[in-house]
Amino acid sequence: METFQEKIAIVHGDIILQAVDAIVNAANTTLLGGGGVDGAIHQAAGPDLLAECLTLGGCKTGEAKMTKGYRLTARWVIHTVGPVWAGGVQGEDALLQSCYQNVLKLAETHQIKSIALPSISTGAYQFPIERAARIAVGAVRMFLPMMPQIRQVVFVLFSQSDYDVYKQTLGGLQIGN
Ligand code: AR6
Repeated sequence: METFQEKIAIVHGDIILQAVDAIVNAANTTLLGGGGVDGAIHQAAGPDLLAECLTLGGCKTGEAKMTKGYRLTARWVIHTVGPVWAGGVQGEDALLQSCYQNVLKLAETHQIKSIALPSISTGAYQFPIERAARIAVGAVRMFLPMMPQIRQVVFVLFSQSDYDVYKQTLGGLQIGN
């Protein structure tokens, strides 16, 4: 794990394995599971997660809802729905920023101290990775100072190339980060 500033870190790995209070799911509006990180979370959490998701009535793009983590190491899962990339002309940037903002708000409200985030929308939803990384990092940097309960935010990148993009975005121009 590499730490940037005090509270923000990045890891190249699997979000399921993170020892944090809450992991974030890049879900779809049904909240009833899918592929990618969503599929991995449902598989690891077990069927009780789907049962709870069935009671939530879905989730709008840019918003977030919380469930228990069931068989996961993390006690909580915060489900958010990123925008499907449509060329950048349908408000995708603002919607993606709103995902991160709403996830952090929910975590702060529930006194969650540590949270792991995947790269929302950059898989099946095809949001360009560099642009998504700037929005993700920018949103966390902007909103975290207003969230005193949250002590650690970990960006978890599944591929080496995504990790490199986030690392560069977090490090800015600092050589050696
Ligand atoms: N840990 C961390 N990151 C992961 C993991 C994992 N175990 N598995 C995949 N990723 P995606 P989206 C990365 O497609 O683009 C689902 O079917 C992956 O490499 O999971 O928001 C939902 O149900 C990528 O960088 O989410 C929706 O229908 C990132 O997670 C749709 O996909 C996000 O990729 C959401 O698409």
